[in-house]
Amino acid sequence: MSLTLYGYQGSGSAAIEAALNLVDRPYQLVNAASWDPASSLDELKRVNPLAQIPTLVFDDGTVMSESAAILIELGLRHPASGLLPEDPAGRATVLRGLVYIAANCYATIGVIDYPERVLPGPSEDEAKRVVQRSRARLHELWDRFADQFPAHPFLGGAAPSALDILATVVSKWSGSRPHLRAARPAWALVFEKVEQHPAFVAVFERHWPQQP
Ligand SMILES: N[C@@H](CCC(=O)N[C@@H](CS)C(=O)NCC(=O)O)C(=O)O
Repeated sequence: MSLTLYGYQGSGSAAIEAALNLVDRPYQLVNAASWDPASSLDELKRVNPLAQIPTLVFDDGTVMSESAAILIELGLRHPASGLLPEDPAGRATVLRGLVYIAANCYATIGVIDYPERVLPGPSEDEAKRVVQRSRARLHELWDRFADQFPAHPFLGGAAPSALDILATVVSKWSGSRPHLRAARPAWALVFEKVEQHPAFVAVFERHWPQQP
């Protein structure tokens, strides 16, 4: 039995696919998303009642959701992969950055995608205001991230880490890339390095075939 990854094109499952490619672990991909009832949504709900992707089921049946946690676990299981740097300072930075993105950026994208979850039954104008403010907040969060997590040349150091993968995927949404390219042009080049890395290029091309 191999690993099973629940995911969808253009979603956060791209991060776990990239990591699984880096650690060279084969996996079965199941197309599932809460916004696509024709996908394997019921199956996803059985393993993750929140119906969020990525969700990864290990060979022994252990279910993992939460992108940062999955990436950390893969890094721990595959110490030579560089997902988590070996040196304590580099590892601490990567762990801090992973939780920063999950707690701040990814969570804010959830509000942008589903404003009705924080403001039930919003009028069109109310929903628009929630989305606009959340989007501006997201861009501020990325600015603070860029200022505190230098790329040298990768966020994890000499080689791409779990943090590089998650930052590159989560910055794909809600105008974050154009914002960062304008606000932090030199720093934002790290995304191209990650997307063009041999271990990841096929994953990014499949998930975002035409996007710059
Ligand atoms: N906290 C989760 C968030 C995952 C998440 O929001 N995934 C999105 C797709 S990129 C999703 O499945 N959203 C559907 C929903 O919330 O109903 C993580 O860090 O992995």
